[in-house]
Amino acid sequence: MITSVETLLVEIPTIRPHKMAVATMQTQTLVLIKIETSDGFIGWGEATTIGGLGYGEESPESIKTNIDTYFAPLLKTFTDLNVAQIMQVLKKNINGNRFAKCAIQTALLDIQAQRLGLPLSEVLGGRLRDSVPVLWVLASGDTDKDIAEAKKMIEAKRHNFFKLKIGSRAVEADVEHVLTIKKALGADISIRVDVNRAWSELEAIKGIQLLQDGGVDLIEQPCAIDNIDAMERLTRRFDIAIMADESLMGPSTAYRLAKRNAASVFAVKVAQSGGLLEGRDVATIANLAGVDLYGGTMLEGSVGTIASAHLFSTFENLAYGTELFGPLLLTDEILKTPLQYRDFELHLPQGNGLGIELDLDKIDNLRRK
Ligand code: MUC
Ligand code: MG
Repeated sequence: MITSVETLLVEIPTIRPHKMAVATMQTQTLVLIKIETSDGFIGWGEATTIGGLGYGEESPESIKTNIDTYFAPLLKTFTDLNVAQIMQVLKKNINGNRFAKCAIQTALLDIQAQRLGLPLSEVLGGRLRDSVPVLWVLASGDTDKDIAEAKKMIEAKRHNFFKLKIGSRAVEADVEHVLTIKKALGADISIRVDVNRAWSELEAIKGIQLLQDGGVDLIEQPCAIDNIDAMERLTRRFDIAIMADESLMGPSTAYRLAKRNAASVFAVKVAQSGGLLEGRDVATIANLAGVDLYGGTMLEGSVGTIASAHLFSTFENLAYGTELFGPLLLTDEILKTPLQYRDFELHLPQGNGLGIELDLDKIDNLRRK
C-alpha cells in the first residue's frame, strides 16, 4: 500500500546564468516526489521544468499543488502496487499533467525495480550500454566565455560536443556567435543549436542555410510548437538534421510528426513525453519511422537525470547522444554520491531501482518551506 506521497520544491542556484530564448535561469527549482509503501520501499521521481511557465504548461507550483490535491489521494486508494494499473487510473481521472504523471510513474517504477532487485533500466526493457554520451550547453550569452568554457570541458574530458542556445538575438548575430565558436573549437567538435522556437519560417531558412554551410550538425526546434508545416518543409529542404523538441509531447505527437516527416531527429524528454514508458514509446515510433534519437533534458537534478539515463541506456539508436548534464549546471548536489560523469559520458549506477541515495538533510535545507 502507498502510505505517503510527498512533493518537494528544492531551490538550487545555477553555476552561471543560463540564457535561452525562453528564459534566463539563475536558479533551478527541482520538483521531487517521494512515495513510501507500507512494506518499507521508498521511490523517488522528478517533475522539474524550465523558467516557471516560460517553457512548459506546468509550473513547479502547479505540479506540486496538483500532485498534493488530486494525485496523492488517488494513489493512497490502491492496496496493490501495480504500476500499469495505477497509471491507467490516474490517466482516466486526471487530464494532461504530463510532468506530474512522469514523476509519479518514475517513483513507482523505482519501487518496482527495487522490489525485483534490478536496476530501473532492466524494468524498462534492458540496458544496452552502461554509459551515455553527454554534451554541454553553452549559454553564458558571451561568445568568448562560451569558447573558454568549451575548451575547459574538452580538457577535463567532461564533454566533447556542444549545444548552443540561440534565438534571442537577430539571426545574423546568432549565426556569427555560433560560427565563431565552431571555428574556435575545430572541425572535430560537433556543434548543435537550439532555437527554442524563436524563428519564423523565413528566418529559419536564412539561419539554417548559414549554419549548415558553416558546419553545424543539428538545428533544434527552429519554429513554433504548432508549426508542423514549417518543420516539415525545413526538414525536406535542408540536409542538416532538424530536431523536434517542444513540438514533441509524447507518443501521439511523435506519431504525427513522424507521419508528416516533420523532423529527422526526436529529442526524447521523459517529462515532456508524460513518463518513462511513454518516452520508450516515442523511441519505438522513431525507430519504426527511421527518425534518429537524442536524449533530452528539462535541466532536471540528479533524480530525473538518472531516471532518463536508465531509459536512454535501453535505446538501440542514440545517434545524437544526450544532454543529461542538468546536475552539473547546479551549485549544489542532493545525492550522497554524485552521478558519475567521466570520459565524456554519464555512467549508470549498478544498484537497484534508480540506484542513487539522496541526502535528506541537504534536501531539507534547500527545500522551499
Ligand atoms: C531545451 O529546450 O532543450 C535543455 C538543455 C538546455 O540548456 O535547455 C534545455 C531545454
Ligand atoms: Mg530544446
